[in-house]
Amino acid sequence: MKIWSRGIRLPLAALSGLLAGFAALAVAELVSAVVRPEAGPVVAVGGAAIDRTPPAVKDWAIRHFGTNDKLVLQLGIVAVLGLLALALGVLALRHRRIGAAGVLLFGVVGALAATSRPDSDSSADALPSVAGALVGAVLLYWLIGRLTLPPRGARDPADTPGEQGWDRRGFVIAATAAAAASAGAGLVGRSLNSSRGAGAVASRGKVVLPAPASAAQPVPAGAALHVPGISPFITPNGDFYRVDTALVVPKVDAMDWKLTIHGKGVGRPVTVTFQDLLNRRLIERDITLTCVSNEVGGPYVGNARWIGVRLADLLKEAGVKPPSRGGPADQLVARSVDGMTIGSPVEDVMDGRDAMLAIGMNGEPLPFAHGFPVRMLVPGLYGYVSACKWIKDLELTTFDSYDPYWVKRTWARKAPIKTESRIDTPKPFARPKAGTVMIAGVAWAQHRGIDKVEIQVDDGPWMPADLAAEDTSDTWRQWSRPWNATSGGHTLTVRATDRTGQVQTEERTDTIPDGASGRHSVVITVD
Ligand SMILES: Nc1nc2c(c(=O)[nH]1)N[C@H]1C(S)=C(S)[C@@H](COP(=O)(O)O)O[C@H]1N2
Ligand SMILES: [Mo]
Repeated sequence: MKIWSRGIRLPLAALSGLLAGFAALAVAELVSAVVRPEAGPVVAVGGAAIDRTPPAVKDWAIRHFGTNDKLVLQLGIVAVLGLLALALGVLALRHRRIGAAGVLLFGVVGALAATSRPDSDSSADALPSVAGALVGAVLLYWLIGRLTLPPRGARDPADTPGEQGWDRRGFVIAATAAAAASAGAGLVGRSLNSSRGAGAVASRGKVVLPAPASAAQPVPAGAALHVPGISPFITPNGDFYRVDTALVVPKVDAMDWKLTIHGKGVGRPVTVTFQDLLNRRLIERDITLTCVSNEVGGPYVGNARWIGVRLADLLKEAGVKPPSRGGPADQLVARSVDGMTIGSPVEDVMDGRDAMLAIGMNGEPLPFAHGFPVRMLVPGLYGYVSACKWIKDLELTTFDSYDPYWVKRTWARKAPIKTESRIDTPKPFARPKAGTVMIAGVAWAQHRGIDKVEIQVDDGPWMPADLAAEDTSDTWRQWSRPWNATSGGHTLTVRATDRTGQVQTEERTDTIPDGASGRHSVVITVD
């Protein structure tokens, strides 16, 4: 009997650790619903990890897990916490106080992570981790206490190790009650956290996008090819790639939204509300957005019809002049509600291109994941230097005096989008039948325009592809070319030429620091 109870106390101690961890996370979830969902320990540690991840690893994660990178990260954190909790439980069986202190230590880590995030402006962000850790530590101490009752007559269990009894009934009751209470606290916290965004969701539901004063021309009939497997000319919102550092998608109530333009060379700081934007002259434009982390042939490029306010007009009202006209600021830094900072050249924003504060995407208010209520867009620049989502502030400054988020992490200060093309069909390792095979895809050189696309089969000559009609120079352009496929393995390669005459380079470079270059190839086998 004694031996049996000693043998089972080890797994029960591990279970106690797990329960303590679970209770800690559940309490933290509940408290974060009161403080801020982003202050919860898993989100905070995840966010802090994202902030500190080496650029190459982050790029790798984006490429391999895509939009699931965040889910993978959070599952990873929970898995690691689970293992550590098991270990702390085992440790606590020997050293009850040290085990409990270990739980507290995790609370400190969570609290530090939460308060060090760029969007944290209050030490209250430490509360979820601290409260969770306190509850977890007390619970672990108590549960282990049930497992290490001193034998009758002894003052301290340490006096006579191996002679300890244990309170089986007390343990089972306490463990069950703790598990149930934690599950309850966690669920209540979850639902409070999700209902926090209710006001923002309602405000989005009420937005009616006004007709733009300057509408986009209808997409030219010949711009969208009918080739099976090619990317649709307009990317539906649900399919549009998403890249950001937000573990919790910010839910901003449009009615509370404000944006201020201030800084160097601003004569009259301007503050606008969402209603102010709706009341202004709106433009509608098709713009293809691309991520600097997009590998050659990669998926992080999308084309949408956006509605918004011309940013240059707002800047002019604030008295801003571009550097070429004597303005003192050459960098426009956008800040988001989640603490992101994104810097764009003032010159580009004011050079006549359709840089905008966008409120609509493909006929609806911006989806939350794409920046509701307002985001910035600058045709021709990678997203990380132009496309701030959930924007709340615009500061005029200089490149010399301030490095925004990604630049601090080794990406380039300035990053115009490189001329690129992608084969959408056939897919890699496809096995088409010999005969006519349609090769088709997209090419982009935003704000310069695409003038030519060529295809090469194996080491053969470059052959011109048929270009679809151009929508605008700010959008990608589809292309296709029928090919008389012969049996065997083949490599298909594409290259584009932009309107400046620049041919897409074959020189392969990494995505870091200013975007991948090189040519997309697809290897197929013709049956
Ligand atoms: N607030 C915020 N805005 C952001 C980012 C971010 O992490 N946070 N990522 C940028 C990057 S790197 C890109 S490529 C685009 C992607 O926009 P999308 O997710 O709507 O496609 O958003 C940009 N705006
Ligand atoms: Mo990006």
